[in-house]
Amino acid sequence: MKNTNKRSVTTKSVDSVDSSRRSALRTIGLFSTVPFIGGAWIGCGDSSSTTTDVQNITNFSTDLVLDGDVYTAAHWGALKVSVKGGKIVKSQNAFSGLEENPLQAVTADLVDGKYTNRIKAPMVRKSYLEKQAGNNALRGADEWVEVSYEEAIKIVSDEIKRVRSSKGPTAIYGGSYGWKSSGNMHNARTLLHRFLNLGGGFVGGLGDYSTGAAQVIMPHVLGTLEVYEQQTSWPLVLEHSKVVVIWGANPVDTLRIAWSSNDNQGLEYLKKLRDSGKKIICIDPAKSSTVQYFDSKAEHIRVVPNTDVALMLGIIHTMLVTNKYDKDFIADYTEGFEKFQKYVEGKTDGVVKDAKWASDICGVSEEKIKELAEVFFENRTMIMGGWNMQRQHHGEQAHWMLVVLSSMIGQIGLPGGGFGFSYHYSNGGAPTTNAPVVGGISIGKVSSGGAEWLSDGSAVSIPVARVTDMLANPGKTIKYNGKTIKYPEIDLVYWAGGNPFVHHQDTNALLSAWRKPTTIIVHDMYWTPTAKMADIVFPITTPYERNDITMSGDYSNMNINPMKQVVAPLEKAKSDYQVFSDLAEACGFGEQYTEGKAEMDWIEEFYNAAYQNAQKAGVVMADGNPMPDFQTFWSANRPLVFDATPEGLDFVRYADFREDPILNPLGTPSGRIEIYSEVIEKMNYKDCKAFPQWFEPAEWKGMKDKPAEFALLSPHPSLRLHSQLANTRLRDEYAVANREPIWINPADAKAKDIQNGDLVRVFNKRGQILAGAVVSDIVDEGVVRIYEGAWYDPSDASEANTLCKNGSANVLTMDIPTSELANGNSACTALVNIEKYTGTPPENTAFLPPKGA
Ligand code: PGD
Repeated sequence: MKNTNKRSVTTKSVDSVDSSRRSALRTIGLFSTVPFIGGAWIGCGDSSSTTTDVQNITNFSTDLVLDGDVYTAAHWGALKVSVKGGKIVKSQNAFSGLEENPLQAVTADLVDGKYTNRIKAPMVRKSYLEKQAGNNALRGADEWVEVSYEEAIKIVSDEIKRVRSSKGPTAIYGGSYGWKSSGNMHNARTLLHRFLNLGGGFVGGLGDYSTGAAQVIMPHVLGTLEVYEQQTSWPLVLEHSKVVVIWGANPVDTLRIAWSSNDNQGLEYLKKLRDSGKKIICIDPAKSSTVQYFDSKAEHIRVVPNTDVALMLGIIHTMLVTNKYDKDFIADYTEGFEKFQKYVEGKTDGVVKDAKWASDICGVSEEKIKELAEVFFENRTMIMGGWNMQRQHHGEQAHWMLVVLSSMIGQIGLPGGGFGFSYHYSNGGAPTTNAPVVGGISIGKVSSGGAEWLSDGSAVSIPVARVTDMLANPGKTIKYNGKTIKYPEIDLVYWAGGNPFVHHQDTNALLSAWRKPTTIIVHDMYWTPTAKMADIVFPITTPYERNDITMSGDYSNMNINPMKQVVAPLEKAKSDYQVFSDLAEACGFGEQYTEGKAEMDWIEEFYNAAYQNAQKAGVVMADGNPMPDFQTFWSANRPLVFDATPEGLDFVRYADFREDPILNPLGTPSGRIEIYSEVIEKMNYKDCKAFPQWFEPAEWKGMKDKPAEFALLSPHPSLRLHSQLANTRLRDEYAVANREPIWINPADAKAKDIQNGDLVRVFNKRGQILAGAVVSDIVDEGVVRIYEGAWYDPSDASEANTLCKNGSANVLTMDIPTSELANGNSACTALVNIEKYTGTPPENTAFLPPKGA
C-alpha cells in the first residue's frame, strides 16, 4: 500500500488574488482547499500479459484510489472524480464556482452504464474469420466471434504484412479522423500513425471536418489558417467592443468542450458579455442555445440556412452606396477591392447585390440589412464567426466574405474590433498564460500522415471528407488547392479514435464504398456504429482506466492536468498504446515504436521537458510557486494553474499588421488581405473564383425545383461531443420516443399532422431515418433541425437505403466537396422530407452489442 499524497501543490483561491484587469480571468475558485480524502490503495498494474510488456517502472505510485477523489481531464474539462469501493460515484469540475457543464457529470456512465455498450474482448466478424468469399458484403450484418488477444494481434499483423508486401503503403488508409480522447500520451490517431509510419507509410487524411473549407481558403486570404489562432483577448472585447455579433456560432454549446481539455473560460466570458449591456446580435437560422441564453439581451436575426454570404453581400453593397466604409483601410491593408466592387455592383454579371437582392435570398428584411451596415460601421464591432457556414457547399466563400466585410468596417487590428473565427471553439480569446507547453507522443519518422506526396504524383494523403469517394473510386483524380490528387486503391482501413459512420456525410454511400477493402480494423471502447462495421475490433480502455496528461485551454494553456487512472480497466481492454506496441513487435519494430518506454515514462518525459522550460524561463504558477517536479506533481493529484501574461491580456489580433503592414506583412503573396487572389484565379476552379461571391448551394430552401421540402440543420449537439457521450444518461434528457429529436416548426407540424413526441420518418433520395418530433418555433417554417452525432443504427445493413432507427442526420446529408479548392465537407447543406411514422416502431438497437458480442 502506498500513499502518493506525501507532498501537495498548494494553490490559493484565485478569488483572493487581486482586482486588476487580470482578475477578469480569475472568476474561478480553486479546489485547493479540498483536502485529499484518500483511503485504501491497491496496485493497478495492467492485468494483461502481452508480447511487449509496457508495465510501469517508476519511483512514484500509480496505484489506484479505491475510496477518494482522483483528478483527471476530458474534452469537457478538468474533472474531480469521486470513487467508492473502486467504483465512480460522482464526477464534477475540478474547479469550483464555474458555469455548469452537464457533460462533466457522467464519467461513471462512460465506464459502465445503461447505454454504455463496451467492447469487452477482441472480436472478429464471423465470415471474415472463416475467410468466406465476398464476406465484405456482410459488414454490419454479421455475427461476431471472440478471439484471444494474441490471436487478434496475429491476425492484424499478418494482414498488414500481406497488404504492405503485395500492394504497398498506398493500399492502407489510416486517415482515421476523429476527436478521440484528451491526453498527450493516449492519442489514438497519433499512435496509429506512429505504427503505420514506422511500418512503412500509409494513406493519410488532409484537413478536418471542423474547418475543411476555411483552413484552406484562409491562408490565401490572410496567410494563416486563422480558424485555429488565438483571438483578441476577451477582456479587451469586454472593454472596447460596442457591438458583438455572434454569426453562425453556438458558443453556449460548443464551449462545453475543447480539443485538449476545456478551461471553461469561454462560458465565463459569455456570462460577462451577457451582463455587459453591449449590443449583442446573433445571426442564426435557429433559436440556438446561445440565442436562448442571451434571450432579451441579444437580437436574434434569422437567416435562411446556407445564405449568409448573400446577407453579407447585401450589407457590403449598402456600405458602398452609402459611402460608409473605411476606404483608408481598404487602400492600405487589402488587395484587389476594385475587382470585387465591380461584382457587388453587378458590373461583371448584371446582378446588383443590393439589400433587396440579398433579402430575397436570405430572408432578412432590406431595412434590417441596411441597419446592420450602419450599426457595424458606426460602432466598435467584433464579429465572432462560427464554422457551420463553411461546413456547407461553397463553404470557402463565407469566411472570405466576412473578412472582406470586416475590412470595409475597418477595425481589424483594433482592440475589440474586427473578426474572430475561434471564439466559439476551445475558449479562443481566453488570454494566454505563461505555462510551458507539455508535448505528446509523435507520429514517428517515416512519411505521411500530413501532406506528403509520392514521386509519381499520386497522393498519400486525401482531404479527409473525400473518404467515400476515394474508397469507391480508386484511380480517380480530383483537384485540391492547386494540386491534383489521384486516389489510391485501398485494401485495408484502420480507424482508431473516430466514428465515420456517424461523422461522415451520406452514410449509405459510405456503407457501399466501405464494402470494398478486404480488411477493416477499429479500436474503440464501445460498440459504436463504426466498430459494428469493422472486421476486427480491439477493446480499448477508457481514459478513466489509464494514466495520461493534458493541458487545458488550447489557446490559454491555463492548466496542466494529471489524468490519473480512476478505476481498474475492464478485464480484456488494452490501451491503444499497448495494442500498437504489440502489433509493432509482431511486425518487427517494437523497440522503435516504444523506444523502450511504458505509459508513465512517456508522461514523465513530456512533463519534464515542460518543467525544464519553465525552470529556464523562471515561470511562476498562479499561486506564486514554481512548477513542482514530476513526482510532486503526480503525487499531488491536482491540476496546475497558470496565470495570464500581460501580453496575453493585451493581445489584439492583427495589431502588428495594422501598425505597420510593410514591416509586419501577412503571409499572403501581396502581404495584405487578399480580397482578390491571383493564386486562386490561376487555379481556374469552377466553384471557387478569384474573389468571394455568392454561389447557389446544391440544395437549399429557396431553390427552384427543390428535391425535398425542408432545409436540414445538423449542428453540433448540446449534450454530446459529436457521437461521444451519446451512450450516457444524458440521452434520457433529449431522446424523444427513444430516438434522436427533430425540431419542426408548429405550422409545418400541423400541415403534416405531427404532434410533439410522434415518431417521424425523415427522408430524401440519399436515405431515411426515424426521429422523435419536437414541435417548436426554434426553427422557422420550412426548416428542421437534427443534431449531428446520433449513433447510426441500420435496420438491415445489408439492404440498400435501410432505415436508421436511431436518427443519424448524416444518413440524409450530401457527400459533395465544398469546392475544388478545399474539398471540405458540405454536411450542413441538405433538403429532407418529413412524414408521421405510422408503422410499428422498430427496436432501437444503437446501444446494443451486435450478434455474438
Ligand atoms: P466523435 O463522436 O468525437 O466524432 O467526428 P468524430 O469522429 O471526431 O468520435 C470519436 C470516437 O473516438 C468515438 O467513437 C469514441 O468512442 C472514440 N474514442 C475516444 N477516445 C478514444 C481512445 O482513446 N481510443 C480509441 N481507440 N477510440 C477513442 C466529428 C466530426 O463530425 C466533426 S469534428 C465535425 S466538425 C463534423 N460536424 C458535423 C456537422 O456539423 N454536421 C454534420 N451533419 N456532420 C458533421 N460531422 C463531423
